[in-house]
Amino acid sequence: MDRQKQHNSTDIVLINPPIRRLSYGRFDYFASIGQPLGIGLLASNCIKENLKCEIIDADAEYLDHDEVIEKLVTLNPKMVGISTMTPTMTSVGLLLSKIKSALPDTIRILGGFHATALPEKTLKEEDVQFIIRGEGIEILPMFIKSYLKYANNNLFEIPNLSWIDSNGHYCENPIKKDAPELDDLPWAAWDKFKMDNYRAYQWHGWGTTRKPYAVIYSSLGCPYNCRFCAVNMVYQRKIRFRSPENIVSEIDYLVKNYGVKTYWIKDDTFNINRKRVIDICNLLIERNYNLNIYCYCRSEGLDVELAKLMYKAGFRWIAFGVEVGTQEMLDQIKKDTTQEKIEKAFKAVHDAGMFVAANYLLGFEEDTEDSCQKTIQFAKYLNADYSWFGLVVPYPGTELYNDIIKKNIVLPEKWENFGHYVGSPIKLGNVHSERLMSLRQKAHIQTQFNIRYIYQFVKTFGVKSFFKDYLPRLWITCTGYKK
Ligand code: B12
Ligand code: SF4
Repeated sequence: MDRQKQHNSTDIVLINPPIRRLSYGRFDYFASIGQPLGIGLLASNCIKENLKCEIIDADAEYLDHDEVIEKLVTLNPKMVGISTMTPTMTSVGLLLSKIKSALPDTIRILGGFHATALPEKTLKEEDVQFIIRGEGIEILPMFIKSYLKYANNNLFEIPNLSWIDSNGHYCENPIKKDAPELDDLPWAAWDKFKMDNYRAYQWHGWGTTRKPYAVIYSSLGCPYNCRFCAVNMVYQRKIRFRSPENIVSEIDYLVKNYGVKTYWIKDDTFNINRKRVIDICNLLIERNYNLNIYCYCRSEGLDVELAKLMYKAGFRWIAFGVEVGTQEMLDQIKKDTTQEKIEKAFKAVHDAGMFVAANYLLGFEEDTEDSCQKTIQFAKYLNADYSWFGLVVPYPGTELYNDIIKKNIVLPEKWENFGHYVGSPIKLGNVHSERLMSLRQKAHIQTQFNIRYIYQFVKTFGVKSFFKDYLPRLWITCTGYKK
């Protein structure tokens, strides 16, 4: 029997690996479960190219590794493709070896940020045959078709591909230069997701609901270059936009077919192009859907006039990466903004009636006890409606990671310890891991569990939300971040 006859008709199964059990620990209830957009777009493009493709979103279905294997054995596909991020690699590695023993003839492919940052290391460490680096939308169907026809004889023709040849040498083809126009791409394969499995972050649903929920995008890439961020490894500081009509028709589709009112527009910086934001808002205002949209913005250019229009269009939560508490630290991490601009943008969002979600980071190499305290003080001063303090992790693909490697700072052996919800933080500078843990707890308690904040919370989100949402969060925060 030849290779293809042994398999069912499914060409590829795309997998979002199981990570929730490992990475969020006691925070699982508060986390959002969003559709993995990368997988959704890869699937729709494979389907457009007449390939038979299925999705297993192990995270959304809360499957463990053996349950994923059971599903895969039933589908018996010719290939599997798994998405990677650094902290998910322990889970991905386990899944790959289980796939290899359950379905030895199925070709195993990885893509996504971790595999793109460290392709050679990943091919050598894991039971995987191919890596598609960078954006996979066009390349994956090209690879599948070529492999099904020519097997290993056409590998050098596939851009972005990395593999180990029969002599054990690492091979990689250059990255394809011209990325596709976003309006030319099909939307994510929504019918492949079980929409009821998805929910917004707990805070995004304060005073309202977390479901039905969808993650969509209106642009890809970011022109900034923050030291700790991996986005530019894939998008090379270029930003590509969908047209306002294209994005709003996808919202029309989701409202009409799935009743989705709660959205995360997951762009890295939604407000880079003011005119486009205005056009999207105007189209949404015409529709009057009563949405609850959350998106990330940069503080530059977010004035009260724009914020009011966004509110009218259904934007409710604007998130900012504030990161640190002094101008000196902002410059060190190359955030390319000022504290004054951040403060003004917060005010504009609040004046327009929207809520602010703010992200902070503790534990850069330059951080000291004093600078961490200043970050907490600045957060208290800014008084966001929701503040999250993460711990700095040097992710492969970032300038920070490259510097840390050069400085020979010891990094964890297991990729799962590159997460920052649970477990011990990575010590990069002066502040000890244990101290970072307690500073983070203190930061959450000081910013959100005090009389002023409680008063503001109850006034804004209501008493019911106080008991349902606020108190459980207080309990988990005070009782620690253990697994
Ligand atoms: C949405 C998002 C999430 C969501 C959902 C992720 C998902 N499964 O889709 C959630 C909230 C769960 C999440 C969590 C985390 N995230 Co995140 N996330 C993002 C974000 C903002 C957008 C991802 C996205 O949808 N992009 C759009 C789609 C179209 O692109 P894509 O998913 O990258 O897929 C494309 C390619 O990567 C590739 N591809 C992806 N998968 C595959 C698979 C195959 C087989 C192939 C061939 C190709 C391929 O092709 C796709 C189409 O072109 C990115 C930043 C960014 N701009 O990309 C960070 C990002 C991916 N996240 C990152 C990180 C670090 C995290 C966390 C560790 C953060 C944390 N708080 O602990 C966790 C990790 C998960 C965990 N629990 O441990 C880093 C990854 C760095 C790294 N080296 O791994 C990024 C780049 C952010 C950053 N600023 O650096 N994240
Ligand atoms: S942190 Fe945000 S602004 Fe900075 S490079 Fe990454 S996506 Fe862009």
